[in-house]
Amino acid sequence: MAKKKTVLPDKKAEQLAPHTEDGADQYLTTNQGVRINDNQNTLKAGERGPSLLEDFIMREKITHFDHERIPERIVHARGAGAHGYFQVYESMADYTKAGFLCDPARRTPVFVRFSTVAGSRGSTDLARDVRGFAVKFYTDEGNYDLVGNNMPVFFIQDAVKFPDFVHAVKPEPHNEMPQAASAHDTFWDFVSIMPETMHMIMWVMSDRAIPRSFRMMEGFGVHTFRWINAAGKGCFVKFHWKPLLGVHSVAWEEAQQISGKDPDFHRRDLWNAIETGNFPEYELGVQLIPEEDEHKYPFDLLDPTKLIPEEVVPVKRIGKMVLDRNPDNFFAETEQVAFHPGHLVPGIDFTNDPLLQGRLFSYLDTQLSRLGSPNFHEIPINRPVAPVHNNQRDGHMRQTINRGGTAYEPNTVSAGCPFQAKMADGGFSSYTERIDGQKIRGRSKSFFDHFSQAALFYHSQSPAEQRHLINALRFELGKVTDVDIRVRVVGLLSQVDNSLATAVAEGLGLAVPAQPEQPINRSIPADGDPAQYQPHTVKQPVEKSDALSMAHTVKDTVKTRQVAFLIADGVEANSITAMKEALLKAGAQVQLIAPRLGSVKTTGSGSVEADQSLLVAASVLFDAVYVPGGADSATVLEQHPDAIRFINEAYRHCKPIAVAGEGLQVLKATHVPPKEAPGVVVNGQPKAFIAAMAQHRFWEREAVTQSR
Ligand code: HDD
Repeated sequence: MAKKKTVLPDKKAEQLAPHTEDGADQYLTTNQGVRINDNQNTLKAGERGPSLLEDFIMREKITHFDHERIPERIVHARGAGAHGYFQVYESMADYTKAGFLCDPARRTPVFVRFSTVAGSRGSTDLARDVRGFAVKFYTDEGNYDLVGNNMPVFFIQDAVKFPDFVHAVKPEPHNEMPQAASAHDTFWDFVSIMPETMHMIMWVMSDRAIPRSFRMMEGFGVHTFRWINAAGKGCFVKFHWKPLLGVHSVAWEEAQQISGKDPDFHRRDLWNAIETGNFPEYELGVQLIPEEDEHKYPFDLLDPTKLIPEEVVPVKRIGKMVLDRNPDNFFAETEQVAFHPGHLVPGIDFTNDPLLQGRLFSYLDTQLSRLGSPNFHEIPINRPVAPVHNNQRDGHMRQTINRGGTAYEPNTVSAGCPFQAKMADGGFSSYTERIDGQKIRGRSKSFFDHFSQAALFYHSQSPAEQRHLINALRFELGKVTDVDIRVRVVGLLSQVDNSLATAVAEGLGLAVPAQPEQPINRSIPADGDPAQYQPHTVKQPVEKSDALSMAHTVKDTVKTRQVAFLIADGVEANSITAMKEALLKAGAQVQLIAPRLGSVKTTGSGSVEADQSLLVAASVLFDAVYVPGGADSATVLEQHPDAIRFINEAYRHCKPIAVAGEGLQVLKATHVPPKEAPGVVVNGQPKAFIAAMAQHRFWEREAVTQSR
C-alpha cells in the first residue's frame, strides 16, 4: 500500500517535532553532521589493499548497526502500535477528578500498543494467545497508562507466580520449542496443578484468543481500580474497551494457515485500516462499584481471576478512542514505548489486588534492562505533554539540560523551586485507605473459588463457541506428551463442567477421572495445610452472561471487510461493477484475484487489472468471496485448482460466498452443497451478500464440514 501522509495531531506533533527527521532534500552525514562523500567504499590502502582502521565513517556506521537491537520485552514482545485520541462523552466528575475524564471538550492524545504475549518479536500474529491492549493517555496532568488485555481475567492471582507462569508458557528451556504456542507440556503441567488458572483457560481456549483483527477485539483493565473525586470520595472501577466494529474471531484452522500466508496479518490490518482512513474506534466503558458494595459479591473484587458480569453491574460507555495515525518509525515509537500500570494521574488509584501490586514493581524495573536507562521517560514516545520539573539528574543518555544551581528540595537558593503542588493545584495524593492487618504471606479465603466463573464463561458460550473451545483443548492437550498432565487437566475441567471434560477426554482417548487427583492445588507454601488451599465453589449471581459470548456482538456492519472477487478472462464487467459498487458503498474493500497478474479481459472489449494472483492470494486473508458471471471466466475458474480450493476453504471457514450468473458453475465444481447453504448467495444479489457478511461467519456449517 502506498504510504499516505496522515496529519499529525496537534499537541503530540509539537512534542515530537524537534526529534523527527525524514532526510528529505538533505545531504547524507555522519552522526557528527559531517557530509559523506562516498557511502559505497571503505577507506583502503590501494584499490585492492587492506581496509584502514582510521575509516571513522565506516566504523561509526558499523558500530551503530552492531547495537541496533535492544532486548525484546520478556512478555508481549510481538506488537503493533498506533496514535490517536480519546474524548469523554460527559463529565465523570462525580466519580473522578482526572481532568481528561471530566472535560468533554478535551481531546487527549493516546498511543496504543496491541500485542501477543508468549511469542518473540518475529512470531506470528495469529498465535492462540491473549492480546495485550495497552493505552498511554498523554493527559494535561501527566501520562496515564491503562495496560490491559483482551480478556478480563488473568491466569494467576499473585504477582509472585508471574515468572513461574511465564517460564511455563514460553518455549521450553532445553530446546526453545515451541514458538508462540501454549500447546506444550510445561504450560499444561503448570495449569494442571494450579486450579486458579481455570477461568482464564476458558478464555484463552475460546475464539477470543484468535481475533479477526485488533480492531475487532475488546480490551479490559482486568484489575479493579479506584477512582477518587474532588471531594476525596472513592469508588471501585473496572475498565472495558468496546470496539465499534464488534468482536470477531477467525477459525483455528484459518489462524494456522494465516500464520504461514501472512504472519503480519493483524499488524498489516491495523496499518492498512489507518492508512485508508478507516480509523479504529473503541468506546471506553466502566463498571462503577460504590465502596460500600465492596463485599457484596460472591467473589472478591481484588481477585484478578474474577469478572463482574455485565448483567450484575452494567458497563457505562463514557467516551471514545479513535486511532488515526500510524507511527512514523516502528522502533522509535512502538518498540520504545514503555507502559507501566503505575503511571497514574490524580483521580485514579490502585486497589490491593496482589497481581496489580506486583506489576507496579515489574514495569519500571523491566524498562531499565529493555531501554537501558532510568531516562527512558525522555524518549519522545514516552514523554508526557505535561511539563516535567524535578531534581532527578544525570544517568545514561540524559537528554534534558537542566539549568540552575540546585538539584534538591527543599531549598532556598533557587527560591524553593520546583515546589510541591497542593491537591487543589493538581498534586497527586494516594487514596487514604485504612489498612489494618498482620504481616503475612498468604491468600484470602475469598480467592479460592476457581471454577464457578470458569463455568459461567463456558455456559455463556454459543454451541459453536463451545465446540471451538473443546477442540482447542483437544488440540493443545493433544500436543502434550505426558499423559499424566492430560489426565490432570481433564480432572480440573470436570470441576468446571462435566460435559466439557467428557468431550475433551473423548478426543484424547481418556476417561474423565471419577475424582480429580487430590490435592488438586499444588501451589501451596511448604508448611501450608493442603486442605486450606483447595478450591471451593460459590454460587454466582448469574448462570449465563450474554456479554461473554461473541455471538451477541455487533453484526450490523461490513465496514473494512475484505472481499475477494475471483475472475478470469471473459468475466462479465457489469457483474463486477454492480457488486463492487454496493460493497464499497457499504464500507467493504474489494480485491480482484485472477489466475495471473496483469489485465483481465472482460466481456465486450474492456479489461480490468488484477490486484493479486491466485498463487499469492488465499481465502484465509479475506472475509468473503464472490464469483461474478461470465461464461469464459467460469470455465477457467472451475478447472483452476487454486480457485476451487479458495472457495472450498472459504466455505469450510464458514465465510459468506456469493456467485452471479455463470459463477454458479464454479460453485458447482466445489464442495459447497448445491442447494443454498447458510451464508451462500447464489443469485448475486449485493444486498443479500452484504447482509450475510455482516453476520461475519456461519458457524452452523461446521456440523457438515467438520466432524467433532
Ligand atoms: Fe504485564 C508487559 C498486560 C500481568 C510484567 N503486560 C505487558 C504488556 C501488557 C501487559 C499489555 C505490554 C505493554 C506494551 O505493549 O509495551 N500484564 C498485563 C495484564 C496483566 C499483566 C493485563 C494482568 C492483569 N505483567 C503482569 C504481571 C507482571 C507483568 C503480574 C509481573 C509481575 N508485563 C510485565 C513486564 C512487561 C509486561 C515484564 C514486559 C514488557 C514491559 O512490561 O514493558 O513488566
